[in-house]
Amino acid sequence: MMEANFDGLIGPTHNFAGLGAAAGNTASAANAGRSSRPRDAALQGLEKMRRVGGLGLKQGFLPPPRRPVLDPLHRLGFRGSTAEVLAAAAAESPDLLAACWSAASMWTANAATATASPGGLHLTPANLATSPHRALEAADTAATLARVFPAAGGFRHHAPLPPLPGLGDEGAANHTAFHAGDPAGAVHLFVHGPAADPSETRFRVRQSAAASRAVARLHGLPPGRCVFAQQQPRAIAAGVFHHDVIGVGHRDRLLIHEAALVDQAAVLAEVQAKLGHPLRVLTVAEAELPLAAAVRGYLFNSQLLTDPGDRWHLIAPTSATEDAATAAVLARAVDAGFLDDVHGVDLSESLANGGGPACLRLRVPLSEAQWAAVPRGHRLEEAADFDRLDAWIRGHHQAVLRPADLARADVAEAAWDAHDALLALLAR
Ligand code: SUG
Repeated sequence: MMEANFDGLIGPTHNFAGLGAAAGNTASAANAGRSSRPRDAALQGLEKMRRVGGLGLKQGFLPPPRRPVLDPLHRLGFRGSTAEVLAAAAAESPDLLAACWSAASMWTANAATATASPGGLHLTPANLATSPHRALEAADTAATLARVFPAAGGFRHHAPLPPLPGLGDEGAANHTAFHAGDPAGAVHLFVHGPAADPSETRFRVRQSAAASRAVARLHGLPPGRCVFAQQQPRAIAAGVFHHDVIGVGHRDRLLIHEAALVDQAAVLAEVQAKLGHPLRVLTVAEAELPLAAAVRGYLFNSQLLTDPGDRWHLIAPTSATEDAATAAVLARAVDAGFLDDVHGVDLSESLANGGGPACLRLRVPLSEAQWAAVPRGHRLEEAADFDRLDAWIRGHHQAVLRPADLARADVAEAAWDAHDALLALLAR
């Protein structure tokens, strides 16, 4: 059994509407209203997939859903031609319109929680109930996952949790499986926000404890293999809206900031005890890298990977590798033998919406047979597989998307054409 990465292919509607701001995403808040560069965004994402595939790791992708989606607008009484519906929504309900155009499905760490167990590979799509634009993804994501991971391949699909207050689920961004080689015997760390919205966090709680426990229950994970931990409110207040913004683990290693979790030492001791194997933790102190700098550079949202030769790699955003304090942390990690190689990747467009390397991928532990059960079009195995996505992006993504474009029917139609072309490509 190994781990495959499924990245979100970045769609042509990538934009900066600031929709993540209310849910604690400081980058989304800072860049709200800017014009975006969908072509660059998608090519940057694809380049990262190539880098990971180039390490000899299994790399797949999940296609973006069809956007803009007009059904929510129709259901709210906006009627007429596409141009009329878009214009009326732009005038009356711009946030709702932006939600319908959102390309946020690219951050597939929020698509689902995936866990391996002896009975199969369980997947629960995240309900993303905290943010309206992300909640619109859940139904599309469930359908995509059912297609990409066919039941006949031993994939067990659960429905997203009901999108009720107190049951917000943001998927794998708050889940880490630790193991000493076999993901089916992993210890699962589930991280959630505070029980209520305490005023000191200022932001909505995205992952609830009840949701994490429900996913563990649905996936049949034994309590003896699960650890539940709470995020530090001050980390959330500093912009750590998901745990994967402040810690990344893989196999039996963890890179984490000291201010990530409540009772962090006890939580990690529990992980280690349940693992029955030493957990190698590289803790970064506030004095070394303050929370604000960690959020600004997004170091902890890197991908921690092992290649087939067991070398340890970190795929880190250049916003982190080019920062002096972070570079010092990375040098320490290499000196200590925690990492063998650090790869800087430019993901500036995704990062401006709060999504780094780790946000853009869903880790799926699977066997060779399960990998082979994934439809061929979603597996990026040869240079030609990457090249045809490259051609699709260059053929369909605009260089620049301005906020006013979200009211334009011709731009909507071009995005739908792009989606149809991708489906045709996948069907070949
Ligand atoms: O949910 N950004 C996403 C970023 C998600 C990052 N994922 C992880 N950390 N795993 C979010 O806040 C911004 C969209 C906008 O502003 O239009 C946004 O949704």
